[in-house]
Parts: sequence; structure tokens; C-alpha cells
Amino acid sequence: MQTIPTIFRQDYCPYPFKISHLNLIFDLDAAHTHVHSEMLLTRVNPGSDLLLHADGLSLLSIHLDGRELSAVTDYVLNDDGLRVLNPPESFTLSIVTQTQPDQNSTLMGLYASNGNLFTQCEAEGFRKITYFPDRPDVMTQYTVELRADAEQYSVLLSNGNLVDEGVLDDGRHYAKWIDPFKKPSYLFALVAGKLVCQEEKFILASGREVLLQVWVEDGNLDKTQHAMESLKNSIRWDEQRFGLELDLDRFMIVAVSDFNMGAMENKGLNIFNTKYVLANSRVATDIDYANIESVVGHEYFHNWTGNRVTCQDWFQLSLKEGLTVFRDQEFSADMIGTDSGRAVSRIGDVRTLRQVQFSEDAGPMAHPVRPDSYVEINNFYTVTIYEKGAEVVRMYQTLLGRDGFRKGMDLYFARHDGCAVTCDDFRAAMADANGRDLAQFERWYSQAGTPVVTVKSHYDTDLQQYTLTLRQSCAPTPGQTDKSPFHIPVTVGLLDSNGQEMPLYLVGESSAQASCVLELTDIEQSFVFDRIPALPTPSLLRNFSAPVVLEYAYSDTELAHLLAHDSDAFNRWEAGQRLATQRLMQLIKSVQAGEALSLDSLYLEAVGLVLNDENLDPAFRELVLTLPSEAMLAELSAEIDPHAIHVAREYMRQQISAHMHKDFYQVYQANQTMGVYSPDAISAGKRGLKNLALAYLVSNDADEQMISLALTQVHEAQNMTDRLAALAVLVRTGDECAIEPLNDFYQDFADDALVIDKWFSLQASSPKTDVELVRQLMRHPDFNLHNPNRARSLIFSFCHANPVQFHAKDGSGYAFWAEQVLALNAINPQVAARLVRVLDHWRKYQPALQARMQDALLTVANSVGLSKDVQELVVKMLK
Ligand code: B3K
Ligand code: ZN
Repeated sequence: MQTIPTIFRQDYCPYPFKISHLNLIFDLDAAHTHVHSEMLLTRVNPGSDLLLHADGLSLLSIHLDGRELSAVTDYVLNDDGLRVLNPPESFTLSIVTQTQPDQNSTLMGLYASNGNLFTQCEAEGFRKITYFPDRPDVMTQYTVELRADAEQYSVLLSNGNLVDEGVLDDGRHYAKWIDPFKKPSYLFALVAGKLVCQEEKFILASGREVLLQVWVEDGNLDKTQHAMESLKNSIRWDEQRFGLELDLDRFMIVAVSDFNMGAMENKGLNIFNTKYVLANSRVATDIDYANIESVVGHEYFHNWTGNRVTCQDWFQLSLKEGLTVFRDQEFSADMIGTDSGRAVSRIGDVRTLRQVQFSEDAGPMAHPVRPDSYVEINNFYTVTIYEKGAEVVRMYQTLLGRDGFRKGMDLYFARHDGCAVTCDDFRAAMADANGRDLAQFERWYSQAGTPVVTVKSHYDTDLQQYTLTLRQSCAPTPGQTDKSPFHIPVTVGLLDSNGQEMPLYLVGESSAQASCVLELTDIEQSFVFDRIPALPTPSLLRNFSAPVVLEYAYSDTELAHLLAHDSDAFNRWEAGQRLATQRLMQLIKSVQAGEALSLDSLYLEAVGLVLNDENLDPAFRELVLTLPSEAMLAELSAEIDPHAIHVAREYMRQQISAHMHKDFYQVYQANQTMGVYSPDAISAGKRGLKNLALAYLVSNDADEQMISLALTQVHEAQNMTDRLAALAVLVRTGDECAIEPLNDFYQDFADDALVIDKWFSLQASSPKTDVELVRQLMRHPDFNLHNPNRARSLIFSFCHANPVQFHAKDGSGYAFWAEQVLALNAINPQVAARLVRVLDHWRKYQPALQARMQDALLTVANSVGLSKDVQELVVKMLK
């Protein structure tokens, strides 16, 4: 392996030049595109040479103030850039480069997809387009002229406002765009191709009229309405909640089917994976609808948090990503509106955090929310930066209150609009706007790892005082052995024996609250509550007020009490999860010891009450009845045994199913949604609960009646949610009953790529699908490793979502993984690197599996031609 340089946060230096303007002219063509760039530079910091980044570019010409530069005396060209020697203080630099979009399989820079041209520049893709300081703190005003064949590229889009368009002498056409806001290169975008759009005029809160557009390939205009609605809702929400208005005359969303991630917030020209735009009831599920709303919101909210105020360097990535995820989470919750809806949304967010981020924190890639070093920045678009980053932002709101948080946001924009800043600047705005000292809070940015908060309680009958003693610790992570205490907000409530909230009087305080935020800043602290007439049941870490593991020795009866009565819906659900998890962990041990398995009635009765409580939201009931996933149980295991986990969880599912068969059947019938499909939270919740009931009903093998219930649902479903859910249940049986419905499904949707992705994914993630079947599916004419959605639907679904087959004892899953990592590495390093991470936790598995995983990792590590992306990860994993 060749050594690749590590970039350190401490090495940050401001760029020595200011670039006031960048004029770009593109002569677009899929085979050869010429890019003419002209920039006006002025030195602002001492230094000598001018450094411009480049990646795989061909330099055609370079002029300084009109004089052609000489490669012998004026500049040095190497693999990653261009150094102009001793430039003057102020000058114009003109450069012409050539790129080959149709040869670009990395989907970074300028690339072709279905005959159209797109760009993706974050984080460092602009350097694949032209020579430029491709770093977020160099902000410039862009003028962009696109020239292309009028037939093949009838639509020409870039950032900002369209100022001119017309026909060129040679018959091609052109469009000229000016972005009035200066921006870093990672926010540049262009789109050229045959596209159509749904558009609407929209009046902002200030009364200004803007044009909103959703661009798609011809034939997809019947799937853009939900994205458009989501965009309008996002604009309104940001006006109302944060007083932030759309700053352009036009806002465009463009859908592309070849895309490395979800979407990209380019200024005024958001480019989206089709998966997060296209929806109608025939092809999209409730989850797709919710995801579209959330991703449209996320990218739109970046317009202020990311674009107007951006990052000084990539170590500050969470400054925009954590904050914007927090904003999209709040948006999605507000769109549901009800308290229980908010809780359902919060539970979904916390589930991802615990399952994926907590496990990242416990593995070789653990890093702080603001990392100190990286090799390949694309490897740091992680759940820690995004989801834990969002929790860190949420903690400010918990500590300062909603109004205090808003004051902090206002000050942040007042101070930093138009600038590239740091996470410290954000924290300072929050502190200063509220007159608070948030110095210790900095540790959430600098220390990796998930803190554990252990709680002990003591009740003094004579004094009628209840004391909670909180103690925090955090395990070492790579490169960080000793951790200092975090500033942790722990929201608590106390329930009496009837399940009512007890008024909370913290010692020394005269007014009572139902819930209060305890601020844990030392390693150990005690909090005393007065006027507590009888021993309460504590409801701890309400609404998951901090991204920590909370340990408290709850008894089963206390958990059942919380599940039945807690006014904090999040903790109601949490109590049910604790009950289930304790049982599952015990069952796993029993499976490993070869003991007979059993499940006690306390759990069944407690969740049975929830299942049958029609006063509760169906979506909430579905969440309570959903067992912790196999991945979550793996996360909680000291030594992971994927087979025992699978057997234990299946056993528990079957027991629940057998004991509550009648209830599930009743719930199934009672939660049918009739009439025209609507993706609203209530209808989606009903479908979710109904389909969960169906899954339980079919989980007892060989129940012909229930299988025919699922078959009927497949045939009669009026929407994709119901059809796919019933099909999934059938596929999961591994029986012949799934063959015909699977074939019908394929035939019905053969020309819809996103639905065919679902078809691949459903099969790949079924515990009955082994690696041989996956290999067979890879030979299907519709499979294509170059398309990230398709690769994810089959390969990632198998490696991520089918643990029992992926971890086959003979290591065949791991050998497959190594093959696919290497194949993807040659095509698209970013996608390959995502697949690498499946083996993050190889050292936590049983020794026999570990050895086979190590072989697979070494196969990858010892291969030639590894990308930086893949190499950084395998090196860290094998360390
Ligand atoms: N900012 C982009 C992510 C870019 C990823 C580059 N590897 C999308 C988002 O977070 O909104
Ligand atoms: Zn983002």
C-alpha cells in the first residue's frame, strides 16, 4: 500500500488570496467538455505561490493578465494541483481545461447519467471540473455560461438567476446564470439535458414572488407533486420557526438516477437522487413519502445553515450537517403536529442514532463531532457528524429552551452571514445570546464516544425526599484514552403509583415542574427532590435529552408501569424496549447454551395493553410492538453471535404472534385505510400498524390462512405500501407462495427503476436468501453495479440487512463482500467505502467469524489500486 497523507485540523491556514469573481464558460459535451475559467485574484495574506487544486484534469491553456504562462518558468503542474510561481498582488487568471463526463464513473465532478449531464462538488469535486482553491472558506461570486447542443441538452441550469439565453452562431444554444451570493466551490452546480419540470409561483412571507421548479426526466411528471408540496412546506416552516426567508428568485430541484447519496444543497439548484423526489401512491411507500419530505426540507434548510453561513474547513462539517439534520427533524415533527406524532418522529431518530451512531462510536472509525484529522473527507460524512451532531444541537435547545435557542440562531446569522466559520462560533452565539457559559459543552465536539450515565436513586421516607445520583463515564476511543466530563442535560419526571406526574421541587426551589432538566457537569452529582410523599418511579432521560446510554436498575414492574402511564411518550416506548431487550439478551444466552426457550407473561401482557389501546396513535403502537432489530442486539452484545441473535428474535416474534394472534387479527381488520391514498401521518400510522400485524400473523410458519390473507393483500392493494409490505411477508417465509407475487411485481414495474430497486432489496434482505441467490440476482439483466441505488438495493441490502446469511459460518458472505468492495473501488470509491464499513465491528464477533472477516479484510487491504477512501478505512479497521 502506498502511504497517503493525513490532513490535520490544527494545520488550518487561511487562503492567501481573495477571489472576488469567477466566470465560467462550459462547452458541454458528454465525451469532451471544455471549461473556460477566469478569476480575479487579490492577495490578502502574505505568502508566495498560488495553489489551485485539480483532480484528473487536462490543462489546455493558462494565461495571467492575458499572458500565456510557461510550464518551464511560471507554474508547476502535478497530480493534485497547479502552483503558479510568484504571482503579482492582484491579477486575472484564465484557464481552459478539458474533462470527459461520460468516462466519469465516480459521480463526482461533471458526469453523465442517462444522457444528461450533472455535477456533484461536495466535498472536493469542483477540482475535477477546473483548477481552483477547492476549499469551503474561499467564497466567490459565480457567473456561469453553459453552451451545448440544443436538441440533446435542451435544458441548461446553474446556480442563482437566469440572466440570458439564446442561440449561438454554430447552432448550439446557451444560458447564462448569475448567482448573486458568493459561495464556496462545493456549492457550484450545473445540469444539462432533456428534462421537464413542474413549476409554481410562490409568495414568500415578505410578499416577494419566487419560482419553484422540480425537474425530472420525461415521463415522471406524475411523481413530482409531493416533492413540490414538501418544498413549499419547508419554505413556510423556515419563515415561521426561524424567520429565515428564501433569498433567490428561483429555487430548483433536479432529480437524477445516478447519485452517490441522498441529495445536494447547491445554491438554488438542489440535485437529488430520484429516490428522494419521485413519488405517487402506485410506486412509493409511506416511508418514501416521509423521506422525501425530510430530505427536501434538509436540503432547503441548508440554504441558510450551510450556504449563507458555511464551514471554515471540512473539520467543521457538523456545523452545517448536525444543525441542518436537527432542523429537518424538527420540521418533520412539526409537520405531524400532534404530541404523539412528535414522539413517533423522535423515536425514529433515536433508533437510528443508537443502532448506527452508537456502534460507530464503539468501533475503529469512532471520531468526535468535530474530527481532528482525516485522510479522505468523504469518509467523514458519518452518522456521528450528522445524527450525533443533530443531538448536540438539540441539547442547546434543551438547555436554553426554544426561545433561547432561537436567540442564539439569530445572533449566529447576525454575526456570520456570508462567512465561513467554525463550531466554536456557533457555540459562542448560543452562549452570548443567552448569557450562558457553555465552555464545557465544547467537549461534545472534541471527545468521541458515547457517554454512559448511571443513575442510582434513594428515597427517604422521613424527610420525604427523593435523591437521584447521576454518574458519567465514557470509554476510550481510538486516539483518545482519557475523557473529561461532558455537560449533559438529563430531563426527568417522577411518577406516582397511579401513574400520575409528581410535582418536582428541586431542593431550594419554590416552584414545581412536571419535568425538569438536570445538568450533569461533574463525574458524579446528586439531585434532591423535596415533598415527595411516596416512593416514585423515575422517568429518566425524557425525550432522549442527551445522546448517552442511561443505566438504571429498573424492575420489570417499574418498566411496565412506565409503559402504561408515562406522560413522556418517548419513555413509554423506551420502557417497552427495555423489557424486550432484557428478554432478548437472555434468550440469546439460552440459544447459545442449548437451553429450552421461554417467554414470560409480564412482557406479553404489558405490550398487549398497548396493542389493544385504541386511544393511542397506531404509529406509536406499531413502534412499541416492534422488537429491537438484530443490528441493535448486536450493538448491545459483548461478543456478537448473529445466529443466536436471529434465532432468539425469531422465537420471540413467534411467541408474541402465538399469544396475541386474535388481537393482531382484530388490529389488522380495524386499521384498514379506505378511499384515496394519503401519505398523512395518521393514515400512514394505520397502515404501519396493520402491516406489522400482518407480519406477526404470518410469522407462525405454515399458517395457510394467514398466508392467503397476505396473498389477498398483495392482489388487492391500492398502494405500494400495502403491496410491498404483504410481498415482504411472503418473501420472508422462503416458501413457494412468494414466487408468483414476486414475478408479478417485477412485470408490473419493470420500467420503474426505483421500484425494481425495492424488488432486489426485498429479496436480498430476506433471511431465506443466501449468498448464492444474491450472486444469481447480480446476473439479472437489470442489475448494474455502476448505479449506486441498484448496488445498494442488492449488495448493501444483503450485507447490511440480512445478518444471518451475510455472517454464514463458512465465510462465504465475507468473500462476497471483499469481491464487491474491490469491484466498486474500481468504479466508484465513495460507494465502495460505504460497503467497507459493514465489517467495522469484525473484532466484536465470535472468534471463528472474526478470523474469516480478517481474511476478507486482508484480501482487500493487499489489493493493488485501492482508492484513498477504501484504504483509509481498511487501515483503520486492521490497526
Ligand atoms: N451535503 C450533502 C452531502 C455531500 C456528501 C459528499 N460526500 C448532502 C447533505 O447533507 O445535505
Ligand atoms: Zn446536509
